[in-house]
Amino acid sequence: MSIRHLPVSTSADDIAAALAEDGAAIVDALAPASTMDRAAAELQPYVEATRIGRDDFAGRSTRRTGGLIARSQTCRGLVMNPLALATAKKVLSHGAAFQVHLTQVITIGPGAEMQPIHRDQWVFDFFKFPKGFEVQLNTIWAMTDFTEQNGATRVIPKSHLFDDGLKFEEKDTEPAEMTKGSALFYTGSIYHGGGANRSVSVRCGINLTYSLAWLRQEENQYLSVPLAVAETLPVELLRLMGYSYGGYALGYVDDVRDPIKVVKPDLTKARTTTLADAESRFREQAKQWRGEDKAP
Ligand SMILES: O=C(O)CCC(=O)C(=O)O
Ligand SMILES: [Fe+2]
Repeated sequence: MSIRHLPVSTSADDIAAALAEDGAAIVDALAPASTMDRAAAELQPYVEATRIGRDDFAGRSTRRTGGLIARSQTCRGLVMNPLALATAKKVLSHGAAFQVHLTQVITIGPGAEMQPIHRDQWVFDFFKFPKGFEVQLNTIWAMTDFTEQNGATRVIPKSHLFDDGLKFEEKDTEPAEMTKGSALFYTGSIYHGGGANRSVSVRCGINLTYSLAWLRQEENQYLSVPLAVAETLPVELLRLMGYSYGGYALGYVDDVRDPIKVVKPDLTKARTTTLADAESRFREQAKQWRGEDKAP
């Protein structure tokens, strides 16, 4: 079966329902192509300076460039995308909170082989989480078009309910083909991997993932984003990065202080923008983008 494509007007509840069924779905045109071009321009010097991967999993023709919250204003917006956050909230609703797990541009160069098919949640020391108990909601945003030829992410729809520890080949998978600005949403339990790049150009995706806040983050946000930068960031983003409790008393600072008050000592009361407010503002914006996209 092929991967479901959903329009940007889809509600977070419906995206979460598609993920519960298939483990993966593409939200088309989640951001305008121009936003992805802006992110690419901000990140270009860092991507160029990134070394290629050192093993088959990291990819010997693939660059992984992180620290995106520190390095790209545009990526801060993508991390906070209301539809992605509302979907993460729904998919991870059995936890007290969720957090940023990693931020990474994945640049797959021409000639790259397919990444071994895996579950992202294997990073947690291969712990066998119960079937249906999701610990991660992942997104990969197309910064270039994703095609079968250039290394679109390979996915096995519905494999989130398969047994653990299975091995797969390319023929068992489907390419997540999508246009620049679209995003593949997938759970930590879905079997997938970066595609082989049989084209002459690079395939770039921005991988932004979220996990239950009681798990260790894959990318260390406290060191990837210097404190001097963190101090300038909005409270909602800081909380997502882990400057918050991941459960009762989980993540406190010294004398049981809330980490957000350590980064923002002047903070008296956190601004309260509800997710629902943010999501409805996003929908208004998305309508405008679609109009703009049609303009000559
Ligand atoms: O680059 C991709 O399309 C997916 C990469 C991936 O699955 C990973 O690095 O865990
Ligand atoms: Fe992965």
